Amino acid sequence: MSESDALPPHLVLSSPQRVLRQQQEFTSLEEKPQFPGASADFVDKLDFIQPNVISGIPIYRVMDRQGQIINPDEDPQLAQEQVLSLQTHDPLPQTIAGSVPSTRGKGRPPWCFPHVEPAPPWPEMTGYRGRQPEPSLQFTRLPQPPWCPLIPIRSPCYSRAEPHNRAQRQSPAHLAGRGEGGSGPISPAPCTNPSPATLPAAVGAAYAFKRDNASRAVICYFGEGAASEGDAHAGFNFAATLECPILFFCRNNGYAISTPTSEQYRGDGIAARGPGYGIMSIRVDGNDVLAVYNATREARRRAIAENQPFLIEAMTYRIGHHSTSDDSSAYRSVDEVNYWDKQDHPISRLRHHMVGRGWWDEEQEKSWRKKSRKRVMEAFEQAERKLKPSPQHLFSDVYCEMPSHLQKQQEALARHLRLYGEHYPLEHFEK
Ligand SMILES: Cc1ncc(C[n+]2csc(CCOP(=O)(O)OP(=O)(O)O)c2C)c(N)n1
Repeated sequence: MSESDALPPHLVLSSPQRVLRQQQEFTSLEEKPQFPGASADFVDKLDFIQPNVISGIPIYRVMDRQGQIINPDEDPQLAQEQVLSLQTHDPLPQTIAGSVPSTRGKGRPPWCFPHVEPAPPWPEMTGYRGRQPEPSLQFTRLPQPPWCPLIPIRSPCYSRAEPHNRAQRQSPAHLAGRGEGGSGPISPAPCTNPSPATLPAAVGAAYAFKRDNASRAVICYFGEGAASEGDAHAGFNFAATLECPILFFCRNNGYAISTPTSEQYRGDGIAARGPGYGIMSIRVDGNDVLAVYNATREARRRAIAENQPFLIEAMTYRIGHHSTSDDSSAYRSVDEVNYWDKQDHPISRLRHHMVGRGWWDEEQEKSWRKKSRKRVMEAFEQAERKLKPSPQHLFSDVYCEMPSHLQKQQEALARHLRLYGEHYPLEHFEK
């Protein structure tokens, strides 16, 4: 094949016949645009495309606010024990989150997120049965996976020494890394604070899975505020062009600290951005655990089968303050918060559903609350009794091996502490 044969016809000017044919095509009413950048028809009327923000992408739900299944075809038919595990693991992070702020100022965690996000779509609840860990990369707020013992959750909050978490250096709630959280099928990647730096990293992990033919997918959680960052754009576009098996899970809870969504974006939320990147997208009711489950399960199945990214925007509401450093009554009304807390809460909705099925009652509720509070309190007490890691760990893991200049600094600190140790709270640290 000559070089000119490989070119689109309108670029080939070598022979008069060809030029003639080309001109005929150009004057034909049937002509099609030839631009490489998009596949589209011509129009002869000036018309700007309007963003469709008045009636947006619809919100998929399975249960109504009373926990009734709306369309029986969409009922995922989970077994009683699966639904119970969804419900009963929720009060745990709720209790942890609720306890942390109330215990501030007593040598307890200095800072934390005082709430958890509703309806965590655990991949093991979405049909994942493999033995390999599955990374789930996310930004800062990790609700507690049901398989995860409390120790790795509470220790980072206290910066305590643990074998899996030798030197927790991050602020509370930034849970440590891969495979260290427990023995279950998910492997959470370390949380980082700069949002959403994990997003393109998650895409890279998904690309590696694809190359390994691993039949695995990555799920990456982030807030609607984080979606405004440049890294979100990079991640979405790479995932689409490199055809990566990844689920982008955006929690749209209406606020990024004090910034309401009206100041965050002017389009139809985050879901509407997906198709612009060529990403299959859906918006779900984030307070409906069954809707989140269905969407996540199907997206996971297709992401792996088809090697393509999926975007799920879970609509919810941030009931708690942004963090213990935030007083949200400075920028939103208590009535607004109360509406969501009392009228549209993921836990009460699932509870209604379970009560309706005869799977849960007042007695079970009371006894579970008591038990989970006891577990959390015991875990807190154990964590409080533990020492913090040795100050020497401040220098390890900066690089895989410690370079000589860091070693010198480490020795200098050791010397300093030998001379002036009484000025430091060394009794709280391992030797
Ligand atoms: C790059 C970067 N800028 C700013 C911050 C400070 N910050 C922490 S959380 C947050 C708001 C995040 O809002 P959103 O993504 O909607 O998540 P939400 O907290 O509502 O779940 C900001 C601005 C940060 N962590 N990283």
